[in-house]
Amino acid sequence: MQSVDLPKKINSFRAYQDTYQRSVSDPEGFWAEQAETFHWHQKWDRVLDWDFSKPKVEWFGGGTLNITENCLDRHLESRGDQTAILYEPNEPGGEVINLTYRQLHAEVCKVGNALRSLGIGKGDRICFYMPMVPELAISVLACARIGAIHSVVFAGFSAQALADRVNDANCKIIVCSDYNRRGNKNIPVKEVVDDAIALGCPSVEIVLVHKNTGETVAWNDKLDVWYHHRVDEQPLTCAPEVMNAEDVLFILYTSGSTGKPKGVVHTCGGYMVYTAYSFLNVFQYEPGDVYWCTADIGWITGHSYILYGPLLCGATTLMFEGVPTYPDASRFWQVCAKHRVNQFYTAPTAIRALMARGNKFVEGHDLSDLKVIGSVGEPINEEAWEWYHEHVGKGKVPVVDTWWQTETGGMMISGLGGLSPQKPTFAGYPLPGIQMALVDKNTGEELMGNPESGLLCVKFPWPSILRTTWGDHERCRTTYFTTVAGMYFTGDGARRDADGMYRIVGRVDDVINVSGHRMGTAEVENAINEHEGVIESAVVGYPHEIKGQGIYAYVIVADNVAHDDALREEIIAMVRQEIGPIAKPDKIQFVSELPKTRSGKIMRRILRKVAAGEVDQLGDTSTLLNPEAVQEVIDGVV
Ligand code: 6R9
Repeated sequence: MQSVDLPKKINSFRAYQDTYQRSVSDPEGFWAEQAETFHWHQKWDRVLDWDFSKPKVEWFGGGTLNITENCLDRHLESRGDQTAILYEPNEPGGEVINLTYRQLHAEVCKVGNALRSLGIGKGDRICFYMPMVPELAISVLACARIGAIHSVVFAGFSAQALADRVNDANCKIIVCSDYNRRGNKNIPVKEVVDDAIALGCPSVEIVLVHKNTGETVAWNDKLDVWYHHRVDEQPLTCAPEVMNAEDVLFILYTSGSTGKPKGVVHTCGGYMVYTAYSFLNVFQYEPGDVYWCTADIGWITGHSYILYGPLLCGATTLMFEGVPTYPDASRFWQVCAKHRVNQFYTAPTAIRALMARGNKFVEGHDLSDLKVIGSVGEPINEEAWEWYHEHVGKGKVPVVDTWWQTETGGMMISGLGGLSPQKPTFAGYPLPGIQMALVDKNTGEELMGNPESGLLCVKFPWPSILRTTWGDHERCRTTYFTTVAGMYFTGDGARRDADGMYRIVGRVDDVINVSGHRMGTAEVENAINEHEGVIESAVVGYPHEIKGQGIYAYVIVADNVAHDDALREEIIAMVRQEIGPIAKPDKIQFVSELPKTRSGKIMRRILRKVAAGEVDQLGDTSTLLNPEAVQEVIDGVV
């Protein structure tokens, strides 16, 4: 196999500007040049074929590859003994695991063979419901090795949410762990899978159970198979499935403003090229650096920037099982010092939570190896940015605020570590190849000048744009490609300043962002409405000091039900059951009616203002059907 050659790394802001120009004037030439650096079985015959009105986007059509050969095999010669995955467990004194590229390759091959021996092959869907253990990374890569499609479900989701996702994609197998220790919690992972199966998952033929803590689990001989029984004796090599560039690599479910979460689909070739290119440039990764992204592999950040991007670039990627505050709020900084981390990537919610615990936790840890520190998941407020820069970056390490989405596959707007000008709360400039636009929400026209603000859109395809939503292409079209004709609409609003730098304002749709996790208000309302005492509900986000946004629920309950804290607890329990703890309302206010327009739509704008404590800024309420409802809502605010 050809030796490793990486996409081009930009090394100055001037070079960024030149590269950007080139990427816009000749996108196909530009991306073909990046793609050349990978191992293809057969080279593409068309770089790009696209039509946003359908939508159809195809990159590197006719090309064939396997992404895991690019993540693993092609590094064996040059860095086979270098650590690929550096694993830091939940307990500070626990065993650190170093998986070299050679070892990771062997482990992935063993699991690939095991999956094949279970009858899994190209195109089959595998659901992963696992904690942050090396076996998750290994088996996700093994899935890609054999051409199966992974659907990783964050292990904090409830049995119902898991079952919904398994059934949407008709997964043939679920890979899970027995238990999971996270912080001081012991979480019965397999039990949740059993509950999901009990709710009905007719497509599931096998549950492959990884022994993590070794505690006893209930066993169903018809479905359950021990991971180690299948994997341990497998051969150390596994022929990769040769995939077309546009074959599906994975599905990842994410919340939107309506209905159930949708399965965002990414394909092999473009996703590979873009995650590697963006990783290398944003983090300015150099061979030998230790890179750490604190996300969970259950989210897109973990897919693109714990696994694929770093491994494609031959990086050492740190994988952390635990939480930022266990055993105390210095854990992140201890881990950074212990492993001499060079690039650190986390979320504003974690920064705010750690900031709130006081500076003493960050002081005294040697963070002198840090070269770039990053932020992702939600807008970072100025105070958190400054604290991060000053206390973690010691005032000199560049901060990259990276804006992107599950649907974009990779980072879209961000500084390039140390090269770009930085402004607190501004994500900055688009990456090469990314043609952003601001659009006037009333006229649908692109706003060309600076400064400007409007709907954040993308005008031209990039290699890792979503291709469809699983099983429902029309939903993909209406959600992303009809709001603004001819463009991909992100769902976010943004401002561009006089220098052309972007600042993301936040979602303009009914999606709220709680601790960096996307939550559809409709999804939470549906869960609340499952409670038999509830007649109707309306959910909005409100500013929350740590989480960014908290969940505020206005609930109408039946007359014969007591409007008390016991009922609040029951409603919260219902949401936990339907979605999971991340969706539970922070505040519940009982009301007798909700402010509605004459056409019967809930006036969320007013509910948002009330929840935010901005009752003096309610704006025009003249179109309301029931203006008296507003006063009741204001009077009862919690
Ligand atoms: C990667 C990820 C996407 C939504 C996105 C936006 C918000 C993400 C941000 C940011 C401001 C940033 N978002 N990064 N807002 N600044 N640097 O988080 O994907 O879970 O799909 O969320 O998160 O609102 O639309 P995902």
